[in-house]
Amino acid sequence: MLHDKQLEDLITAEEQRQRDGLELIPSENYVSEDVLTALGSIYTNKYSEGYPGRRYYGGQENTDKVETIAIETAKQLFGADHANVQPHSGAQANEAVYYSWLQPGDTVLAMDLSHGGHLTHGHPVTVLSKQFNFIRYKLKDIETGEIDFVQMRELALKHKPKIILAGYSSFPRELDYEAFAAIGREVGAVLMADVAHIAGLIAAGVMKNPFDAGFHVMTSTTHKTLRGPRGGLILTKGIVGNPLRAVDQTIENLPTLIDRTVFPGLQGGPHMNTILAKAVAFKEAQTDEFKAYARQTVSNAKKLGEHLMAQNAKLITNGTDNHLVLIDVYTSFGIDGDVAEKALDKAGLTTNKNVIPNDTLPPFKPSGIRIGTPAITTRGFKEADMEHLAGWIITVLQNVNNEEKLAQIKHVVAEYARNFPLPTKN
Ligand code: DSN
Repeated sequence: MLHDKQLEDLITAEEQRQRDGLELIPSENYVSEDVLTALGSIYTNKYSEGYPGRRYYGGQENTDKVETIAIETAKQLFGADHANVQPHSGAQANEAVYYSWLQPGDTVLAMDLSHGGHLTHGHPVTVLSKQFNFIRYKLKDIETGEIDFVQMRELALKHKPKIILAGYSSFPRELDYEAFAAIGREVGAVLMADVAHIAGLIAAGVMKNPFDAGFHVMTSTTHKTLRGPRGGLILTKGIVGNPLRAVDQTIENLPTLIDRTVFPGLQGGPHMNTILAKAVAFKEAQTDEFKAYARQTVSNAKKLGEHLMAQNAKLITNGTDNHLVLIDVYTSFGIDGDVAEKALDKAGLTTNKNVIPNDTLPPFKPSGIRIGTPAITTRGFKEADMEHLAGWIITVLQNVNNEEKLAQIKHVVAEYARNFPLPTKN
């Protein structure tokens, strides 16, 4: 309990919002009590610049053990040769890979943002796009979500990218990593997968692991389907060297090149309370319970998609293979994503507006709404609950200006949510 009443009240208000509403943003989740305890632990007091056994500050007898456990557990989860658990975020994890391997002006081939890619995959509004030359590939068929690998190969042969990046933040399908790898091998590019959204599903064996197709590096956040604290993670294949010593610029040396870029290249002191919480979450992800959770997350998303489509919602790619669905609310209901998001908020259903492939509307009022099942699955939602959820979503989208109806649904949602407690005490 905080001494400052104003701030304590804001914690209480947020607890109530999270408890009474349903978090449907695909990049959000509820952490366990253990993860929350680790985050709030006294490890927040400690500076640990450097890496285990090679620090620039004293007093590291405990932090070294914590970070080593986090590294070793992450390696086991994803079949990596090395893990860097220090990035403060997924964006910084991506930046670290770029700065480890690229010179200014070098080319990266990545997915277009409107087709599912992420800002840090080179969107023109980012500073990264001023440093490096990002070329974007797109979907061939929006109805199936098939990537245009013919176009990608042509782009790769023409632009000779030094990195080919697979990964997304709003794409509902499995990726053909073998097809990426074949093109990458042909042009000698580093193969990088940004698995931020699906890391938990990969760790649980529910979705494909890019390393199995020969990828060299994976970046991720730790708080989405992986259900840990907010933070970043970089997993690599290759030779693990001493991060204090410079190494040759080879693909085999990526683990060391990346360590040196994260610290001291981009970041200062790692957040040891977060690394402790990452270690807790990685250990949780090794359990059978977590594997069942990951399976249920995907099952719920598929079922939600079926119910939405049965009520005339147009889904991008007509379904999902993962934890999210993307509704084209403009085509389905004649409203933009911003109107939809605000109406759903009023009904206690938290989502986010999102661009869709070849969107004709602007990013702040795009055509889509992105909905995910990671958080509600943590609360215990099953396939049978998806029918209710789809019904509320459709009713809201058909009644965005009916304040009375939205308030009614908010009440029903809060009553329903009471049966699904959060994993943390509140
Ligand atoms: N903000 C995250 C998401 O919602 O997908 C990605 O950075």
